[in-house]
Amino acid sequence: MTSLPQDVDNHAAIVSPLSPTHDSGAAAGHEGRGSVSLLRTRERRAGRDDFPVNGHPRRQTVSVVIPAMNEEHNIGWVLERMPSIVDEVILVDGHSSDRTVEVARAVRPDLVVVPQRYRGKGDAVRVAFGAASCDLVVMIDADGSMEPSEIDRFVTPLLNGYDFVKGSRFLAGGGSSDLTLIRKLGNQLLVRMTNTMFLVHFTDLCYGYCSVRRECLPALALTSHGFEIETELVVHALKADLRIAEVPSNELPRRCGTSNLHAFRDGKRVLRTLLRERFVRRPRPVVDPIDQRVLQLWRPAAAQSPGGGAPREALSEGTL
Ligand SMILES: Nc1nc2c(ncn2[C@@H]2O[C@H](COP(=O)(O)OP(=O)(O)OP(=O)(O)O)[C@@H](O)[C@H]2O)c(=O)[nH]1
Ligand SMILES: [Mg+2]
Repeated sequence: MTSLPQDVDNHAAIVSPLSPTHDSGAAAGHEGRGSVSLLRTRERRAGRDDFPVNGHPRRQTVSVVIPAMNEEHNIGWVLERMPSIVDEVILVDGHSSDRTVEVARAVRPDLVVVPQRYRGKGDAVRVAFGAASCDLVVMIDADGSMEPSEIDRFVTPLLNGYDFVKGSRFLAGGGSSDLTLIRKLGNQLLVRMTNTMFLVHFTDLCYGYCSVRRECLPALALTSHGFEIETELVVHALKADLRIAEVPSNELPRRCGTSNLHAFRDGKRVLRTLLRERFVRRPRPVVDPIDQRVLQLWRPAAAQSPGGGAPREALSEGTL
């Protein structure tokens, strides 16, 4: 295993309030031996953000993005628990018919609310990544099944040289009180397929708690509309040769309301995504069917801007 670049270690020591975890045990990448499973060891290229300001590395800012659809009873719990290292919170509203947005704004007045273009978690995630403005971007669900205090775990590896961090319920220290037997078996099968097809050692796949350096987002070239976005994120991170870490995470049951995921329907979409990514060379074109309520929101914005596109403020302030 390669050691981590010197500049990255310095950076973490100064910037991170958290203790760096890159001892040899963590870097060994074996289940149960360390808190971080090291899946890729390529050195990260030094980006512009790494250059010191006044002799110190610039503090890395953190955006948290939350796809939310009808989560009025859960979103408050999530937002109240945001750790202080978070600079920006972006909620992508999936045309909620309840008071998700109102509740969220009441709890967090500086919240950026972005309307979704179409439907599905994948579409929401792509919109969210486009709206995030900080150096590091963490994705978390709105239903209370992911503990916001774990955000530290997703930020620390990014401060220590990784580009993409995925949560795992099956690493030592992780777990789930939400997985049904069917979902657990389906996830296991899909993890094994992924590991065989892409020659990696992931311990989890269909889990949406993750983080990424914002500068790496274009390389991920996401196109998915539904829950298969989580698989696409991981596979595209592999294909883009990003440095990937897995960290343990504890999944809780959603606090209230009903799931949007259907094990068989969404499992098939994940399977199709895996097969396409492995065997079809041609990049998949992005075709977004735009929701008509979003079109109505865009028209005045398009008329005002010479470029014809919707300015970011229009997207951020509009609620559907
Ligand atoms: N914006 C947006 N968010 C969505 C959409 N579908 C799901 N979400 C959000 O994505 C997150 C994950 O969806 P869930 O329905 O909880 O799916 P899951 O976690 O796999 O299923 P459970 O274990 O039952 O909670 C939640 O925060 C949802 O509110 C959508 O179409 N648009
Ligand atoms: Mg959930």
